[in-house]
Amino acid sequence: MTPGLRHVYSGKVRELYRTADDVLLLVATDRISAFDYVLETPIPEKGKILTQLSLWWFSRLADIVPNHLVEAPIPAEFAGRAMACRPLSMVPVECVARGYLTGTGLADYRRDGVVAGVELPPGLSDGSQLPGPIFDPDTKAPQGEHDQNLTGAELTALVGADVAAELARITLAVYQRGADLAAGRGIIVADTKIELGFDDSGVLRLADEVLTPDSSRFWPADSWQPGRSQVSYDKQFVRDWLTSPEAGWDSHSGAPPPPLPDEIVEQTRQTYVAAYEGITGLRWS
Ligand code: Q0Z
Repeated sequence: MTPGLRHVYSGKVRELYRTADDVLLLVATDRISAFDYVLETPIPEKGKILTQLSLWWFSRLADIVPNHLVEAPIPAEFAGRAMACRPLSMVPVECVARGYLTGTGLADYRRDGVVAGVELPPGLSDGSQLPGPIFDPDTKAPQGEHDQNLTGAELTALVGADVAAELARITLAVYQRGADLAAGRGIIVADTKIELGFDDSGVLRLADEVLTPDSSRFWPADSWQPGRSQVSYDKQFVRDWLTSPEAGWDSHSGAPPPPLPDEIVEQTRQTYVAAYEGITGLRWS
């Protein structure tokens, strides 16, 4: 046990601690969520893989935006799965950039022909590349609720016009860098969500996790095919199994999901390893 370590917050799959030196430890667990449930079955090393991927990205984004990382010892119990962070005053907005149409962006397009105020051409389908990346901010909803789209006017009312413009600029630059680096390795970054906060000096810094499969959609470029749901470097095996007859579970029943079979756990772990290895070009093991 590390003296002075206090637990401050539990997320679905992460934990936040504060050290005696007022450093935040952002700890990624091996928990996985699907259909708004945290599953009882962990995915071995998921937290370490996502933490190491975030660290890899932070160093490749540092010329675009400073980040929240600080040099501080990590308690042995969290080795590899924790980031030591500067406490920031978080901007109360989820900053999303979309380069491809899917998820809630696709739902907005089908309803209005518009995503985040940008009118789009007709005929786009699930997985289509957008004419250009779009900044599509959401409110940060309390846990258990869903984030809500913000209009430009709502964002400006929340943070002011200058900060709103900075959020858009940084989010699109982070997306573009991520998309360009991943493209060279045959991976599409369909969209990404980042969080930013102000340090004591009023500097905006990139916080939280960045360009991981939990914050972004990664698609293998060689199987990209607009007009259907895409093969994805994430929980697809989990979702597919949970909705299969073998699971014997109804996502609308109100009952918690059943434990995952070993084979689904291993396939899912391999997907996270493939995302890490594909993006970084490094071996995981
Ligand atoms: C991150 C989160 C959770 C872990 C707050 N540098 C920072 N300064 C202030 N706050 C945060 C950060 Cl990263 C911060 N989160 C997200 C939720 C476990 C991280 F449940 N929340």
